[in-house]
Parts: sequence; structure tokens; C-alpha cells
Amino acid sequence: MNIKKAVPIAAIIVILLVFLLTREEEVTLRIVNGDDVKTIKGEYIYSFEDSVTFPAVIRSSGEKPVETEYKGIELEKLFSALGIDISSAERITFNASDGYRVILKVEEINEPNNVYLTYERDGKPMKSKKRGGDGPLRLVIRRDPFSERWIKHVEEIIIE
Ligand SMILES: Nc1nc2c(c(=O)[nH]1)N[C@H]1C(S)=C(S)[C@@H](COP(=O)(O)O)O[C@H]1N2
Ligand SMILES: [Mo]
Repeated sequence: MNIKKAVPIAAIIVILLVFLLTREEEVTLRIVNGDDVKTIKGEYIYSFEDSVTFPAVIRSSGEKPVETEYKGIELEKLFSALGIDISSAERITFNASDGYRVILKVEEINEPNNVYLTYERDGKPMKSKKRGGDGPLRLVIRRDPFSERWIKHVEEIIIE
């Protein structure tokens, strides 16, 4: 291949790579409640009025506890804003993009100031798993001292 051809091809490859690496990933959350399936967009979550910031300590196994600050929406408030009633449900299943799964009881979610869907950590939007983050969405259970149920990369909530 001659240089006249190689330069434009290299330029196209560089532009494509920059585009792929800087492209905003679409953030969505699927909520399945029987026949009712809602797909919530990131914008809805990020602009939700009733969001809160709170301190939390993450205890990963074998590592020192990390003090951090999360911003998110109390799950119960998100559900009621979306017109979702979980009062007669038995369990709520959270599925993550890496296959991790957590099941919570309705009582746990109804406990005030306990279960949050978070999207910012220490003032910064949480990155996806692909980009080395614990987001873009993570569940934080404030009354659960061990963070093993704080499911990262949540993409689906099933109400049963
Ligand atoms: N999606 C997903 N969430 C997860 C895990 C996981 O493997 N996948 N591990 C859990 C465990 S065992 C712990 S201790 C914490 C670790 O959180 P950290 O990565 O923010 O330290 O995440 C929890 N949430
Ligand atoms: Mo863990």
C-alpha cells in the first residue's frame, strides 16, 4: 500500500477510535412489573427532583473500608413517581450486566432512607463496568453494613 492511501486510512481509524471511546453510553433501567415493562432513561434518573446525597462506607472483602459519598434516588420514591405499587409484591429482583443478582424483600425497600438507586459517587457520574466503574447505576442499601448486596451495574428490576 502506498503512503497516499495509508494516511487517509489511518486518519479514519483514529477518528473512529476517538468516536468509539468518547461516545456517551446510553443509560437505561428496565422495570418489569408483571405485564408492565418500563424502560427508564438515564436522563429521567439524573434529573429526578427528589435526589439525595449521603455518606457510605464500602467494605470489599480483603480491603480497607472506603469512605465515599453517593447521590441517588430512594427506590420507593422512584417507584411511586412511576406509578409502580410494590405493596402486594413478594420480592424484588435486581439484575446486573455482569450477571450478579440481588433479591430484596418489599419491607426492606419500604424502610425509610434505606434502599437507593445511585448514579453519582463522590460528585462524579458513575462509569459503566466497561469503563472500570461501579455504575452507571448502583443499588446502595444503607442499613446493610456489608456491601455485597450493593449491586453494581443494575440494568433490570423485576417485581414479583
Ligand atoms: N454487579 C455486581 N455488583 C456487586 C458485586 C459484583 O460482583 N457484581 N460484588 C458485590 C460485593 S461481594 C462487594 S464486597 C461489593 C464491592 O463493591 P466495590 O467494588 O465498590 O468495592 O459490590 C457488590 N456488588
Ligand atoms: Mo464482597
